[in-house]
Amino acid sequence: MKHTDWYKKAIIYQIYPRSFLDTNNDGLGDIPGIISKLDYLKQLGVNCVWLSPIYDSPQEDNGYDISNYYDVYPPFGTLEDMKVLIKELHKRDIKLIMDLVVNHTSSEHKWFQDVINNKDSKYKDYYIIRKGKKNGKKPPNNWSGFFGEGAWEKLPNSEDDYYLHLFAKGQPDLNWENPKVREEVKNILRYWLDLGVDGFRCDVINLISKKQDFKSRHKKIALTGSDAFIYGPRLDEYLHELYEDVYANYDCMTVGETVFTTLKDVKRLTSKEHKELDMVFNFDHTDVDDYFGIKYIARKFSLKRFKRTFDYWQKGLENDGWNTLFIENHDQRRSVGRFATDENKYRIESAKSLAGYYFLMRGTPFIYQGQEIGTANPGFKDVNEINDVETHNIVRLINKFKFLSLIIKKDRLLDYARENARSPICWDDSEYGGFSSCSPWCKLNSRKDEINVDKALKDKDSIFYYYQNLIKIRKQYEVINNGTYIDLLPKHKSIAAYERKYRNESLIVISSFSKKKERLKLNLEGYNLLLTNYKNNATNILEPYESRIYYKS
Ligand code: ISL
Ligand code: CA
Repeated sequence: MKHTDWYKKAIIYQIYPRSFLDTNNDGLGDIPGIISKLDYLKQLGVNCVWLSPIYDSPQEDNGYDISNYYDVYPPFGTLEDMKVLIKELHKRDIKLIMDLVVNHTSSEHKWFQDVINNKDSKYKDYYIIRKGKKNGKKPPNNWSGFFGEGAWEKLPNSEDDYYLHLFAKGQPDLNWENPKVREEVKNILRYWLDLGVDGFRCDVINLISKKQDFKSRHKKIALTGSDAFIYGPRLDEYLHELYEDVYANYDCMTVGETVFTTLKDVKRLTSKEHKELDMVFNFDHTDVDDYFGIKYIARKFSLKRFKRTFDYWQKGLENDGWNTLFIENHDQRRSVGRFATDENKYRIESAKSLAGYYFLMRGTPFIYQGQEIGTANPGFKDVNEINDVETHNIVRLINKFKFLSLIIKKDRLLDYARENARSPICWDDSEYGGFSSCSPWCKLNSRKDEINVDKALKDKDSIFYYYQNLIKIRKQYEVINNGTYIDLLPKHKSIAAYERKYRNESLIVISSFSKKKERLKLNLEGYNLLLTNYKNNATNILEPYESRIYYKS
């Protein structure tokens, strides 16, 4: 089968299974819950689902710690359920991409367990294990991981061995230098592709190759050692190998999650000659409100800077690349109340305005579950309400180094915790939001009566239908996939406007991010208004958070 470009026409909805819908009332979402809502996704208009990990896992990092790649975490369901899900999605012309987490496994994976329990384990070289310094009293080097702790942990049952874990302790990094590891990964890929899966979202894929000197690095505020493990020396080779040996034989797509990425890297990874990945996520725009890419260090949001990051990537990949378009995922706080939107009075208007803005750029758009109804953060008041391992590691770090509390404020910790994205979907306003008939694993949104799917579907002016219309527009006008991108108001502090141009077609997107009326100075002669969130006849005045999409051909 040929590997085609269908990803360019994909409109992708991300599902975080734990928090989508619980059908057996254990407080955890499950695969049957997803199956029961496929008509809802069809109604929205998406044509692809990205499923966060459903593999068997001890759930230290909610499934991003996999103990068996060939089976399903029992509380989520069974392999049979997965087969039904694939079949039911395909019946509706919706593709499925799975999360592929292969930078690390869970420490409960049988390979790692064998390393712990068997001195001569043949799996020792599956992981990155090095002798500690000072007879094992100190780790092999000073690298730090992503969750606010050192990247090495003493290997249980050993005298002086340490294993590398760039994430939680229960997530030992795999040793990609070992060809056997790469063969294992290929087998996992083939297994799911043969079951009918259409592709993968490749978790932290730019970390899989590490510089092999394992020397201490210059200390950094965040991520000491990152120059040795981000975009390591053999990354391109590994990705190309997966492409040649697996992806090339299937009509599948890959999207890489790449942390701390540059345009140059992305061009290389997604270039047609290199054959590594189809597209990648970059996080420049979600880092606009922080410093150094550390989301807990608050930086005042600037719409100008936000627009500049989009402009940079739109232009940067104009000729030989393809963007991913997203404003939320399971690691980000909700976009409502962020990026100059308003959580209260103008929640609906501003969610639509932001939607219009990011959705019609060049690239493949993603919608994270709940985003389509303008879900706000659930309203955490205390860190003890949060389960996420990342938050607890940060709290521990702050308790250890008190000065950090001056840099990382409590409000920020609560507002930017990943768990904000993981609060259960509210399907209606019943006691547990229609998510479950018992108390869910994670705090329910305190605004469930106001923000829920049932209400959104009953109101023809809801955010849901705005997304539905945006999707229709994307499918209908070629200029959106093929056109160039021109920022029309790069200097404006509270309005975003851009033009997409292709042959004789022109599409103009205008989004106000202002709580006041704003004067609009653009020539819109000859254009038809395709979509707006206001009934406003004064073309040159924008209402608060007004969104407009114009078209001319
Ligand atoms: O969310 C982050 C910080 O708050 C990011 O640094 C995040 O850890 C990074 O983008 C990697 O994320 C991915 O891999 C992690 C997993 O916990 C995340 O959920 C996943 O998206 C480890 O597998
Ligand atoms: Ca359940």
